[in-house]
Amino acid sequence: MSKIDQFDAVVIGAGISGMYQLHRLRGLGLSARVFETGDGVGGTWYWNRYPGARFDSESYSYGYSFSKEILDEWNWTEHFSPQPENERYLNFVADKLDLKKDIQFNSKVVAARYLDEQNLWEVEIEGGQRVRARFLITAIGILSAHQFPRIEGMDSFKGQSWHTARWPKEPVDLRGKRVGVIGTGATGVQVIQEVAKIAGQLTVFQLDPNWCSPLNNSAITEAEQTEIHAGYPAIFDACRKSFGGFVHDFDQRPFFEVPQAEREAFFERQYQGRGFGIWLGNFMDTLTDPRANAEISAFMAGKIRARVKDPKVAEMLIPKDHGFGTKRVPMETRYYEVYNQDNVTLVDLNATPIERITPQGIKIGDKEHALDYIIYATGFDAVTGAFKRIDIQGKGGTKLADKWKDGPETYLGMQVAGFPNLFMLVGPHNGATFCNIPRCIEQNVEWVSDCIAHMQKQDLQRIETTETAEAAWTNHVYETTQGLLFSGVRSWFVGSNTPGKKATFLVYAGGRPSYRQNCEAVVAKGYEGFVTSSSISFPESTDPIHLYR
Ligand code: NA7
Repeated sequence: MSKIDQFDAVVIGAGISGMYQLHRLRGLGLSARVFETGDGVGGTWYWNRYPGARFDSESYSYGYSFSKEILDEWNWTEHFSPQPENERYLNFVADKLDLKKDIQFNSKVVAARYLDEQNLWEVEIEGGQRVRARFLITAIGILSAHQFPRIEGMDSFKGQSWHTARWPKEPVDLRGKRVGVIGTGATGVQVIQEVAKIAGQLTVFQLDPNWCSPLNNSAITEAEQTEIHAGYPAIFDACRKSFGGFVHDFDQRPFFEVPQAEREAFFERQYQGRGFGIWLGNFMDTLTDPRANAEISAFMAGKIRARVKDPKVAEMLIPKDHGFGTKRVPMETRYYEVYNQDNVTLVDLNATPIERITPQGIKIGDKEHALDYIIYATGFDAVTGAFKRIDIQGKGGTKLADKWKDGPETYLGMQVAGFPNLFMLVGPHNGATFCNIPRCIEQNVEWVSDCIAHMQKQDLQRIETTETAEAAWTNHVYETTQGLLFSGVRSWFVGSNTPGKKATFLVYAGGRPSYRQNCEAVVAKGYEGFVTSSSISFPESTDPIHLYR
């Protein structure tokens, strides 16, 4: 007879969303268990510990906003905080809220099956452990399923190699070594500019370049610290109202009604300013009007040409396949200057692709680049990838992976028809997918928690969205992409960075305020688009119930 623990809720993932969800479930008096693959909290900030990893959001706009105590007690040291500090922060929060006692670490969820008759989810952990819960809440992130390229000979390499999302905890000494980095997305850029400082020889293997923009980071002074603490309500209010949940928001002035000299001066100010200002604080038209986009792209190309000494290398670093801002803009600190260093070489894989990885390094055409280390900064099977890696089965054994084979279908990016009592935090087509993520995570968690509280109050045991509501939401998501230049560009936003994945829009491009209003309207109309039922008994105890069979 095997014992199966039962909880009111099981949460998958102990990152920013899973941690806050656990806290809120406890607040409702519910029993909950979080399962986490890693041996610590932090999610993205636990796994991505590669050199140079840091926020691209202003630190003070990124932390949790729900607790004044947490805000008061934590001081960020830099405007864009580095990974070790971010991981420390999330541990500080976990300890402060005493979360770890309900988190089972080193526990990878491999399957979750809805049991129709019992109205319970049975969750299976790698190794065979099983638990059951009334509610299953996924908090698995949109960029957590890391992916390696498919290159012949990868296993034959005699040096060491890692994906950036699985960087070892033990220190790695790259000083004086021959290092190769594959990939020049937001991650590659962070790692390249850091490794270039210490490597003997750094070779960057680039497919398509990205438009990178200065982060303009600095330490937070004492005076700024005081200002930040006093300004938290205003900071979070600005994030609440802005399109992407950032302190930056689009300039709605019609681009061509602003004189060109004024536009140029505006670009220059944004380029010298902090963070995503040049992208998400720019004229909205730069992301919708090809002529406006061409102008900002030309401005950015000029910056690259001015910063990179060798004109041939500069041209290799200027994107030709997409305009500025139509893919995620990597934030940089002296990234372009790296290519002026004698110890750095840029290899254009579009000109000559990698032939194979050899025991000694990377072979391209006639040349073998000898390497001690290979760093794969090759990205993620974004948004739906982490779902695919769990065998999730809803009513009648329907597999989520099958249902989503042509692209995700969800309601509000939070529920799926045929999968009762399953809530997705930051699911596909959820407003949190294109957002300063903790800002939208808090909204997601609070919405789900309020929904469960509503069910408790009404003595409801099951909630499930309808196919009609799901189809309408999916349609709405696609409508929000109309006229946006990035809908036609190859990137993880549309899943086209993953071989074999059907290209469909994975994120919600309607903006944070619109997403929140949609969620609020659903509640105001009595959870419109959901069907609830009270026919199945709810666990009475708030303590875990042990079922035997
Ligand atoms: P990205 O943005 O998906 O970047 C991955 C990079 O890896 C990108 O430059 C790719 O080139 C490159 N890549 C992928 N496959 C290959 C192969 N086979 N050969 C060579 N190069 C390859 O991932 P990141 O981790 O940088 O960033 C993901 C998000 O994390 C980011 O948007 C932030 O929100 C945080 P390509 O673009 O396909 O030409």
